[in-house]
Amino acid sequence: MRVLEAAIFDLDGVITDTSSMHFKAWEELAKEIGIKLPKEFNEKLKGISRMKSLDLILQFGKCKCSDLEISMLADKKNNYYLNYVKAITDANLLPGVLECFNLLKEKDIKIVLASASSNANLVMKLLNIENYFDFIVNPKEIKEGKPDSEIFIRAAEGIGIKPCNCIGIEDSVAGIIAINSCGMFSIGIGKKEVLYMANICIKDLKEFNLEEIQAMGGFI
Ligand code: B16
Ligand code: MG
Repeated sequence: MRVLEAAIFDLDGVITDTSSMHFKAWEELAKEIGIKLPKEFNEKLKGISRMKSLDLILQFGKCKCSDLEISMLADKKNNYYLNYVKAITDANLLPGVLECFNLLKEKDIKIVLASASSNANLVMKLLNIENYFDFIVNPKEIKEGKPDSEIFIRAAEGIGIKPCNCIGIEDSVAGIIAINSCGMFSIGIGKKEVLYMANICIKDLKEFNLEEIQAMGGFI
């Protein structure tokens, strides 16, 4: 028997479109070191930690860097990213986010954040949505990034609810794999062709349908 008790949200690409800001920052950095990133590369970076993303970009550009250079490049990317982020307001919330949060509150379903981003708290503050959250996972405490399910397991632990009684909402392939592998019901935000592993795929949270999710997930 499964009871829907909590919804675990990713941030970038689900609540707000910071994924395009991350990519613009990576593109800028990559250009400086002579790497041209194809647009499709963004899909590989979604949900992936800063250092892992940089590693993928350097591999793609066949660039060899020292540890010091790697750490400087990562800092530089973060500064470019923060420059985009500072302009965020609640107008940057993706469609349907507040309606979805209000519905969950009304149904007494807990709301948790499972973002890999160390800038998540700042973004949440700028979006003015921190008060909706019952628990926010600290990404610094997570050893294995998505697609490992550690961050989602930690999210469920943080509110004392079993993963099978949670739904996870993600825009990245890595995130959907992480949700599925800990037994949560997965909701993909984006294209079905990309997020085909998700239990349900929707365009944005405007299409979030609690009855449909409960029926498909076998929640009572
Ligand atoms: P930062 P999410 C992830 O956030 C992003 O999707 C990913 O592109 C980024 O590299 C990662 O956070 C780390 O972010 O550099 O700000 O620490 O999708 O898990 O909310
Ligand atoms: Mg994301």
